[in-house]
Amino acid sequence: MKIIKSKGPEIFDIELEKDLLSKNRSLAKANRKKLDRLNITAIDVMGSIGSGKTSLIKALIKKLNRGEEVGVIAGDLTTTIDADRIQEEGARVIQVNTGKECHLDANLIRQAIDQMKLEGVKFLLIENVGNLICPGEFPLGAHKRVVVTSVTEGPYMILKHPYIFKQADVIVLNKIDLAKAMKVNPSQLERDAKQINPKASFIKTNALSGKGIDQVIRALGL
Ligand SMILES: Nc1nc2c(ncn2[C@@H]2O[C@H](COP(=O)(O)OP(=O)(O)OP(=O)(O)O)[C@@H](O)[C@H]2O)c(=O)[nH]1
Ligand SMILES: [Mg+2]
Repeated sequence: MKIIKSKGPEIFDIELEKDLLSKNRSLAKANRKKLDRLNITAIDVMGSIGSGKTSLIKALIKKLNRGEEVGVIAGDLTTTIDADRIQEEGARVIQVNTGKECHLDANLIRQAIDQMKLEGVKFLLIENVGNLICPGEFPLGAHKRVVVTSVTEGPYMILKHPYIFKQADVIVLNKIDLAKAMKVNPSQLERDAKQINPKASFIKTNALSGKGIDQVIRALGL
C-alpha cells in the first residue's frame, strides 16, 4: 500500500508555528510560577469530545469534597453548558470560550487565572476543548495532564493518537460500564496505553457511578 507521510508544516507555516509554540511555552512557564506562588495544584484535563471530561471533573469535585478549595476553568468553543454543570457541585468556575480554536492555550489560562478569585483555592481543574490532537501541543502550565478516553470511542483510539497519550501523566479509560455493549476489550486498550506511554498511570472509570475516581485522585496527587 502506498503511504504519503507529512514531513511537518508547509514552508510558509514553519516560522509562524515555531513562534506560536515557543511563545505558548514561555507563557505556560509563567502560569506555573504564579500557580506555585499561590500554592495551587493545576490539572489539565484533555480528551476526546464526549469522553467524559466534565463528568470526571464533577466526580472529582464530589469525591474531594473540599468546597471552594477546588476551582475549575472550563474550556468550550461557545457555550457555558459545562461550566453550569460544574457549578452545581459547588466549585468556583470560570468559562473560557475559544471560539473556533480547538484547544486552550497558556494565554487564555493566564487571563482566566488573573480574573478568577483564587484565595483559598488549592486545586485548579482545567477542562480543555474536546479533541485528541491540538491540546497536546499547547501546555498550559498545569502540574499534571490527564487524557480521558472512553470505550464508546472504539478499540483503536489510543493507538491512533499516540502524541497526546505520550503527554499524559494519567490516562483515564472512562465509561467502563459500557465495555461489553461496545465489544471493546479494556485490557487491550491498557496494553496500547502502556506501549505508547509506559510511565503514565492507566485507570478505568465510570464517572457517573464514581468507580475508579479514588485512584484518579491518588494518581494526580490531589
Ligand atoms: N455510561 C456512562 N456514561 C458516561 C460516563 N461518563 C460520562 N458519561 C456520559 O457521556 C456523555 C458525555 O459526557 P461529558 O462529561 O459531557 O463529556 P465531555 O468529555 O465533557 O464532553 P465535551 O465537553 O462535549 O467534549 C454524557 O451524557 C455523560 O452522562 C460513564 O462513565 N458511563
Ligand atoms: Mg465537557
